[in-house]
Amino acid sequence: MSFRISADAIGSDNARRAAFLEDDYAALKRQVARRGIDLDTIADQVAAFGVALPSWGVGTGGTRFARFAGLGEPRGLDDKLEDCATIQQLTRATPTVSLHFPWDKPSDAAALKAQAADLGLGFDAVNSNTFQDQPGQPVSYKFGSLSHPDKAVRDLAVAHNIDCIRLGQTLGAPALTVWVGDGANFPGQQNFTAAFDRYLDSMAQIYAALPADWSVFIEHKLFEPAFYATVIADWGSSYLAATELGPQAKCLVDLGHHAPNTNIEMIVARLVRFGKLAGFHFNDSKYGDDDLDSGSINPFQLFLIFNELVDAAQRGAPGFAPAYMLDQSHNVTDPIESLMSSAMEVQRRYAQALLIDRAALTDAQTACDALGAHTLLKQAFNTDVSPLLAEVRRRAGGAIDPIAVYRASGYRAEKAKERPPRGGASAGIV
Ligand code: PSV
Ligand code: MN
Repeated sequence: MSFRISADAIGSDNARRAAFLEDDYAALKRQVARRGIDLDTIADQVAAFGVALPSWGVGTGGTRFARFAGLGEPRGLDDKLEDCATIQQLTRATPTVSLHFPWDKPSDAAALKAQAADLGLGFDAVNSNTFQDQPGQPVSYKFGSLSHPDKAVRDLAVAHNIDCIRLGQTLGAPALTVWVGDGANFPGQQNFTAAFDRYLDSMAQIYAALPADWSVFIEHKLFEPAFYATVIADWGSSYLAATELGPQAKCLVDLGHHAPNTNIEMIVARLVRFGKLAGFHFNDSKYGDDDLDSGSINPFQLFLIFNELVDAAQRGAPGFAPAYMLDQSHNVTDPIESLMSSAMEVQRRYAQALLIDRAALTDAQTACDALGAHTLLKQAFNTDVSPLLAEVRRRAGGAIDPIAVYRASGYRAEKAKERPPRGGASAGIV
């Protein structure tokens, strides 16, 4: 029997904290009522919000220099799902998992779907991997995949993506996310136009295999592993490709995949305007694709992104239904703790964006009152919504303080006994 945190452990910790929470929630309710907002209505909206967990995020990450394995790390898909279920059990903010193939390739997809459902989990977009070779692979992705000059390589990459769609269908996933590392390290190495044409041709074959109710998410990234030029380096290239492919193709925004100081919230607004926003890989960064915990470096940016999203939702922007996923690498923390705190951080910025007085904001913008408009955003951003988030979790059966319950449960120590460390190397950068 594998160890799970008991409902009693959550219940007794919640009971200790309930009186303070009721006090704090009531105070926040009175505070926002003065602004004409009903906190219980916001609570219902926050309760309906979920962010998907990356299956690859529950293991300890690494850099190209080293990976320092954590205790009790997941050994395979069963363990990964168990950790994801624990995160969902405590936070009630992460009802789905985003799988990555072939890392997570199941022998029986239908059985996997049932297993996940038993754990209270569903699946969000599935991810393909043509950025590393698999054992026994007939041709190599060393010089690219969907844009490779050799048709045999492109064919292999296309076939893998179609395989991902078929697996995802059985799992009940709604979309395929395609990120390729294709690009060049040297000026002259690659003909930019020919490489993009080959990419488009390969993607058209994948697109043709999409079920009618599926989407393909194109994920751009400025650099790495290609350090001079990347085929899908920016949202412009992503948008061009998605537009060329058709309405089922959209652009996925991974927050870490931009140059420092890029105005990501404005990219989001542009993609929303043209019905091409697929969704997000949330993380944070300081220098590049650092894959740091969401909101740990630039929480205001995360809030400003949600300002755009709430604005789009409230005005009923056509085709607006973004997928929310985390994509982080946890090198120095317990991944379960990082994912719980990141999910709550994303939820926090969403809740704050719901508190923005939109009518007053529009008035301030119309009157060209720059500081007035900014102050309205800051008023929402500076509101401590912690009691709201805790109350939403409590009402859903989760923990008022997920990290405290997790630490007190001894989950990691139990898993360290159940999952003895394996020797050898494992995935580095994720
Ligand atoms: C690439 O850096 C990325 O953001 C893509 O989403 C990959 O699928 C993921 O990280 C894992 O390597
Ligand atoms: Mn990503």
